[in-house]
Amino acid sequence: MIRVVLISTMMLAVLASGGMQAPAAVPQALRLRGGSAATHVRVKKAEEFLKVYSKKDRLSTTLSDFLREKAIGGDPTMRDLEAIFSGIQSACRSIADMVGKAGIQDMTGMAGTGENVQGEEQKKLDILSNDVFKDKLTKSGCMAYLGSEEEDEAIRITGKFGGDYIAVFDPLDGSSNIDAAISVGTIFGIYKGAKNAEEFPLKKGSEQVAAGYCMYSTCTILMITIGDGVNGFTLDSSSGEFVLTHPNVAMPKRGKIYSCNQGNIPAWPESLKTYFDKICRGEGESKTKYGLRYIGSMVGDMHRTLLYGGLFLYPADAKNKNGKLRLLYEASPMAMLAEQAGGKASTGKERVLDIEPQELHQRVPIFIGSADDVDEACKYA
Ligand code: FDP
Repeated sequence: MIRVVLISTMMLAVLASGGMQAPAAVPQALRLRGGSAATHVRVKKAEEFLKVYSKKDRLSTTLSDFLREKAIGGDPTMRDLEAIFSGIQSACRSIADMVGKAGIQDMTGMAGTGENVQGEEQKKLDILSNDVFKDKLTKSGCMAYLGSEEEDEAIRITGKFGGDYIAVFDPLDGSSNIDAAISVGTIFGIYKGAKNAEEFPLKKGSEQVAAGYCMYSTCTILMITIGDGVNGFTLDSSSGEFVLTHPNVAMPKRGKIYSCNQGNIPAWPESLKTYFDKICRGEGESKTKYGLRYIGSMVGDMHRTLLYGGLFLYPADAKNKNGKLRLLYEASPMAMLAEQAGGKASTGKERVLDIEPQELHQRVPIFIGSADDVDEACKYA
């Protein structure tokens, strides 16, 4: 009976007008509940019809639905985040499209613009992604400052688009992988309280109101936190919507994968070499033998670590005294996601989210992942 009530009169009329044959016999169960043969046929037909367009497609939660629901009730920060994420979604869709077409449209390779302030050569897609991300965030109307990996200085947003928020981002992280069509991603952190700031305000990661990354891989996935857990949304290429596919992500307390550039091991401190020797032999605290997975693209390596657990690290070494990864737009957003999923992120000495930044492009060593793995590794850092 319940199913009968759920089906609209209109739909039943449509289905019943299809020249259907009455069934030879009414099933016993239906007769006992008083249903007629015609009702039985209509219900069955409607069920078949509803299967054609799957429930997942009709009733999925999109990122916009997800944020709208949280904004209901009037929290002004949530309303702003809705606008900011609308820009982020739009930028990520465009970047996913460009990454996918890079080979066809001659967007692979270096841009020929020389090195940026960090001594790194820009790829064509670095420049294009940066342009898209800046544009969409600016048009959210919420931004006071934008700090990008691809810009030497932070950008001040004033005028009709000016707002109170700061976005720090790496528009295309892991871009050295691009020409080989390996996973890359966008990483971002969002802060509040910059409306009247004369200079770019450097804030601790613990002050982020939101953070996330978008991975461009076999599918495009946007993993976000707004401070109440981590949720992941996969881009449905036919509808153009990011659909909730990874609700309430919880990182395992311990994993059995480690992820790092092992080519740097000779430059590592001796204590850290000892740690890896132990976990590779199954002689670490968990007595599990660990395996290595390293894409060399932080978003790809962190996505796996969030879902499967384990440890991702880029420690300080003899060559990279402060590690390689950037505090504001790589380490801090990932640290917020890791903590919100039950994991940890440390420099080896202190919690990443507690670091007071000194400059936009500052680098930090990082140990991030499952809580027990990070704790154990930091004893050797
Ligand atoms: P990339 O240089 O390709 O942009 O910080 C950028 C980053 O990639 C990270 O995404 C990645 O985890 C790391 O550098 C890889 O560094 P190594 O090549 O030294 O392993």
